[in-house]
Amino acid sequence: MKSSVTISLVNEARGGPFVYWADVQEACKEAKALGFTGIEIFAPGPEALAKSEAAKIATDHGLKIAALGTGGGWVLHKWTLTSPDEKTRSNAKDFIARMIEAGAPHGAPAIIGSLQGRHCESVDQIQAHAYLEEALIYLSQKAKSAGTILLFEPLNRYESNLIRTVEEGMSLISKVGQSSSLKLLCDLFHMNIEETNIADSLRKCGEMVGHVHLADSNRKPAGLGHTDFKPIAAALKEINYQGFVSAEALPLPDSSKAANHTIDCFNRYFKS
Ligand code: LER
Ligand code: MN
Repeated sequence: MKSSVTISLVNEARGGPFVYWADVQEACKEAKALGFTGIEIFAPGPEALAKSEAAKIATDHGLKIAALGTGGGWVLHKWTLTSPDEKTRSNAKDFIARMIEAGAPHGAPAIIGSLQGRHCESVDQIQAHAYLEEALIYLSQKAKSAGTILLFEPLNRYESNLIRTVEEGMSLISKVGQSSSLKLLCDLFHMNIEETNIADSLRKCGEMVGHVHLADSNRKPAGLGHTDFKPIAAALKEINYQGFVSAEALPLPDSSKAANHTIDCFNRYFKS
């Protein structure tokens, strides 16, 4: 498994679970010194990757871009794939398509997390699932033709009422029918809320696990809560998961210390 740490370029997401903020140069310098392999970028839009020179800075530091978060489309524009408004849905789809294309040359898959949206009075659960499946068929094909994959992230009940468990995520992937280009992002914080047993769920997910978000039970950096990472890491090893374990955690007590806690936990349990 490979280690990664998040950096947010979206100032409006302050207070959110990202370890580093804004300064890509400083984040990469520190991440490299601590022994991380990659950085995951939460960007305001596809053009931000070039504008921030994040890919170049990461490469200069010998770091990979582990993934590209698309939640900025929600934070900044309130776009979702399941909105009652057709234009809003198509903006979300187009935003993700452009993020897929921006990340692909750097080997960075796009993540669909909060852009999945939620069902509501005017879009019932069946309709919301239909919107989501239709968008994922289009977007996973887009990822495939760009030579990359697409990551879909189940979210806990306080952030979505659509796809909350790994099992629901797996069922969505089989309905979409693109299991080679559509994988699940298993976020240990969301799983701590929704799964009965995190390790068992990861084992069931098997080769559908495409990315892992690492945070403790309280979304603090790994080691500052009560999640038992030992059986979780053992399950990931058992399914031969070789992708990124990426720290998406609150920058507490500060970014540097959060990155330090994370790498300690990664080295202790997850390192291959
Ligand atoms: C949101 O809670 C989250 O986990 C992100 O990765 C989704 O954009
Ligand atoms: Mn996450």
